[in-house]
Amino acid sequence: MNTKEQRIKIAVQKSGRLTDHSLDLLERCGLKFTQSKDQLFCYGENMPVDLLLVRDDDIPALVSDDVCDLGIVGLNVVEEKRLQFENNGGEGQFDRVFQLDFGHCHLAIAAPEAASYDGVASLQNTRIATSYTGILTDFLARNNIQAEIVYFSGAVEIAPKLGRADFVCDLVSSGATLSANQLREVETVFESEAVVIQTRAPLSDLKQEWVARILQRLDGVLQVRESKYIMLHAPRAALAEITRLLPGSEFPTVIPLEGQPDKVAVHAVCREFVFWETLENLKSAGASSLLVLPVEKMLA
Ligand code: PRT
Ligand code: ZN
Repeated sequence: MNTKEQRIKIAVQKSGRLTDHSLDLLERCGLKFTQSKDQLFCYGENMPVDLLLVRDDDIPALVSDDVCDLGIVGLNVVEEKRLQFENNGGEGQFDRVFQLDFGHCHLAIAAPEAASYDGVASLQNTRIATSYTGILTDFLARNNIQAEIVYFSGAVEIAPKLGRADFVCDLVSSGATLSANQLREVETVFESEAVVIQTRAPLSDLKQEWVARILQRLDGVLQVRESKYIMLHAPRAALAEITRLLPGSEFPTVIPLEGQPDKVAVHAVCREFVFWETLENLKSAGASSLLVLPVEKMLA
C-alpha cells in the first residue's frame, strides 16, 4: 500500500453553516492544514489527515463510496441520504460514530399562522412542501398520514404563499424564518446536530489508529469546552456535602493540608458550567480559598 492510501480523508462542508465550526474543531484537535489553490483540498501538514471540501449533500455518498474515510455533516443530511439509499433498495455504507454538539436544528412541520391545527391528523390529505422528502415520507408513514409531498430544493417557506402547499417541512433553529413568513411550528419531525460519519469499508490498521486518535481528540475538545478545574479548602466534616455540590465531578482529589488535621484541599475537574451560585453554595457549605481555572486539554 502506498503512503497516499495511508492518509485519512475527511469530507467537510466547503462553505456553509458547518464549515467554520468543523475546521475550528479539527484545528483544536491539533491538525494543521495548507489549502490548495482551488480551495477544494486541505493537506494535513503535521498528520496524515487531509480534508476534502465539498457540498454537505455530497458527504454521505463520498463516505459510503470510500472516497473519504470520515465526514462531518448534519444528521438531517445523513438520515435523508440513508433513507434514499434504502428506497433504492440499497444501504448507505457509513455509520454515525460521533456527535459534535454544534449545528443544532430540527426539521419541523409549520402551518400558516391563521390555519387551525389539531394534531397530526390535520395533515391528512394535505400538501406539504419540503426538501427532505425521505424523512418526511417516513414521518407520515409512521403516523398513518396520507399527504402529497411537494419537493422544493430551497426557499420552502414561501410554498404556502405561492399556493403550492398547505404546510412546509423545513429546518428550524431560531424560528425567525418561520415567523418572518407568518408560519408557526406544529410538529417536530427530526432533531439534528453535526455528526461524524465513518465509512464501513475496512481501514488499514494504521488508518484505524488515526481515526481512533481523531475521535478521541474530538472527545477531549468537546469535554473541555465547559470544563473547569476547581480547587478549594474544605472542613473534613463537610467533605461529603461539598463533593455533592461540585457540578459534574464524581471523584475529586482530596489532599491533606499540613498542620490542619480538620481541613483538606479538594481538586476536581467539573464537566459542567460552573455558576456563581455553585461557588456561593460551596462557600455556605464550608469551603474556602475557592479557585476556578480553565481546562486546556483533556485525555480520558
Ligand atoms: O452549499 P451546501 O449544500 O453545502 O450547504 P446548504 O445550503 O445545503 O446547507 P447550510 O450551510 O445552510 O446548512 C448546513 C447544515 O447546517 C444543515 O444541513 C443543518 O444540519 C445545519 N443547520 C443548523 C441548518 C440550520 N441550523 C438552519 N437554520 N441548516 C439550515 N438552516 C436554515 C433553514 O433551512 C431555514 O431556511 O435556516 C433557516 C431557518 O433558520 P432560523 O434560525 O430562522 O430558524
Ligand atoms: Zn446542502
